[in-house]
Amino acid sequence: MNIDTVSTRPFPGQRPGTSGLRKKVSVFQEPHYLENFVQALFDILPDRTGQTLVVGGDGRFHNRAAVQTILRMAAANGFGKVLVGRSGLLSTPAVSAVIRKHACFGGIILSASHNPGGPEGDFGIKYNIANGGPAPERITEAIYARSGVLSEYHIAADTADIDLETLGTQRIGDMQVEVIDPVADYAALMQQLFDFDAMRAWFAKGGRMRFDAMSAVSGPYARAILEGMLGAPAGTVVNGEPLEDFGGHHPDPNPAHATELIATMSGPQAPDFGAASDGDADRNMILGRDFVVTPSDSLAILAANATRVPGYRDGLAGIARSMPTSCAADAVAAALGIPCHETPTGWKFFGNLLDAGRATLCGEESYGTGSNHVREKDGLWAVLFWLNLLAVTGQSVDTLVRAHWARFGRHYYSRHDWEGIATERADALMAALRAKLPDLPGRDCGAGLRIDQADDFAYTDPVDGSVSTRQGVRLIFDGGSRVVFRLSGTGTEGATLRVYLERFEPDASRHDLPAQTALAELIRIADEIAAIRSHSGMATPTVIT
Ligand code: VG1
Ligand code: CO
Repeated sequence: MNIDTVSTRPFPGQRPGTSGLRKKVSVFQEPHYLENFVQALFDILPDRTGQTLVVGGDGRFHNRAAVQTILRMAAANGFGKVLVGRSGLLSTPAVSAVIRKHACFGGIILSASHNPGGPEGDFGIKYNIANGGPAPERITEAIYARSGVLSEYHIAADTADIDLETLGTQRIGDMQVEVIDPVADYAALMQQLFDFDAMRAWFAKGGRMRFDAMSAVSGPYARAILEGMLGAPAGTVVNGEPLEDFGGHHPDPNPAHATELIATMSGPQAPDFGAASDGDADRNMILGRDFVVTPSDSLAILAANATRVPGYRDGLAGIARSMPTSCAADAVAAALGIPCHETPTGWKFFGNLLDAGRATLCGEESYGTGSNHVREKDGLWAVLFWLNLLAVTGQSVDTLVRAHWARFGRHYYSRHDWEGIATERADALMAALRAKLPDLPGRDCGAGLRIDQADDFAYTDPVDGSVSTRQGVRLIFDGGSRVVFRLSGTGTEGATLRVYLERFEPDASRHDLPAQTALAELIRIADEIAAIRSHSGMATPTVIT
C-alpha cells in the first residue's frame, strides 16, 4: 500500500460539542476538513496499531464519501481492521452494540443526528470508545487541541473504493475491511432484552402501531424487528427508507417536527401505539391515541415498570438523568430505594455510571432514553420497551401514564427553544443571567413561587472525579418547580437558547391541564429574569416541545 502524507493547515473550531463535531455539509466538503479531524483523532490514539474500528453513519448526504476517506486513513494509520455497515449505514446505538459485542477498539459515527441533512444541511462526526460510548471530554478536548497544531495527515493512495454493498471482507493494503449487516447484532441484542413472544401476540391479536422512521437510519432496524421478527403488518413502519436528505424533513422526533405522525395518532381510528426516531436512531418519541408522552415521563415510567421486562427483571441498580430532565425519575428512584444521578446534558456523561454499575436506565428530556445494554441512547430500544409493557399489561399508553401520575404525581414539563439568536446576543443573555444569580435566592416571583436556589450547574463525576462546570443556569423554587437555561451545543447556525420548565403537581384532580397552561407562571418568570425577548429580539420561541 502506498501512503500519501498530505500537508495541511489547522482549521479553527474543530471542537466537538454536546455530541461530536457538527458543521454544514459545505464545511465538511472543504478540502482536508474531514481529514484533519480524523487525523487529529488518530494522533491522540497512540495504541491504535493493529486495532479494530467500527465505522458507519446515518446515511445522510456525504456519508458514503466520508466513509471511503476514513477507511483509507484508517489503513494508512495502522489499524488492523474496520467493521463497516452495509451501504455505510449504522445507527448510533448499533455502533455501540457492535463495538461491545466484538470488543473493538472504538468507532466513528457519521451523523448530525436530529439536524437536517442534504447538500444544504448538516454533517457530523463523533468518536466512541471501547465501552461503546461517546468519547468523554478529556478525549474530545485532546482531539480539539491536536486539530489546532496539525500539519499533515496520512491516507492510502491509489486504492479503489471499497464496495460497501457486498457483505464480507475486502482489503486496503494490510487492513481488512469487513462489510457487515448493520441490523443483525443489534436485533440479536434486542431479542435478549425483550419478550418477543408477548409482542408478537400483541400484534397477532390486532394491536396496531405506527413507527415513523423519518426517512432516516432507524427504518431498516424497525422494519427488520417490527415487521420481520414481530409480525407487525407491512406498513407499520413508514418513511422507512433512509434518504440522503431525509425527504427534506427535520429528522427530529418531537411534536413540532413529526407532524404527520401526530396527525395519524389522533382520532378514534388512530393506532394504539405511535413512535418515531431521529436521524441516527438514538432518539425516540412515544405516543398513544391522542396522547403524547414526554421523554422525562417516559424514563420514569420505564423505570417504574422495568421488572415487567425480561432484560430488567432483576431490578435496577440506579437511574441517571441529565440535569434539565424532569425529576419524575427521582420520584421513582426514591420509591425503589435506588440512587438517581443528575448529570450534565449529553450521553457521554452516563458512560462512567453505566460502566461502574451505578445506573441501569438513563434518560434525557430531549427524547433520549437508554440502558446499560449499550452506551448510547437507543430509540428503537425505548419503543420496544414500551411495546413490551403494552403487551404484558394489556393496557393502553395513556392508561399506563395516568396510573403513573396518580401514584407518583405529575411533573408538568416543557422545553422552549429560541433558535437562530445571534451568538453575541445569546452570550450576553447568559452572562447577564449568571451575573444575577447571587441575588436570586429568596426572591418572591409571585403566584406563590419563591426561588430557593439559583446556580450554574457543575458536575463532579463520582467515578473518575472529572469536573464539568457551566452546564446550565438553574432556578429551583420552593416545592421543586424548576427553570433551566442553557445554550445548545449541537447547532450549526447562531445560537439556540433552551429554556426547560418543570412544575410538580401531586393532586390527581389537576393532572389534565395543558402543559403550557400549567407552566404559564414559570414561562412568565423565565422571561422576566432572563429578559429573553429583549436579548433575542424575538417574540416567541421557535420550537416548543
Ligand atoms: C441536544 C440535546 C441533548 C442531546 C444532544 C445530542 O444537545 O439537548 O440532550 O444529548 O442534543 O442528541 P444540545 O447541546 O443541542 O442541547 V442527538 O440525538 O442530536 O446526538
Ligand atoms: Co440522535
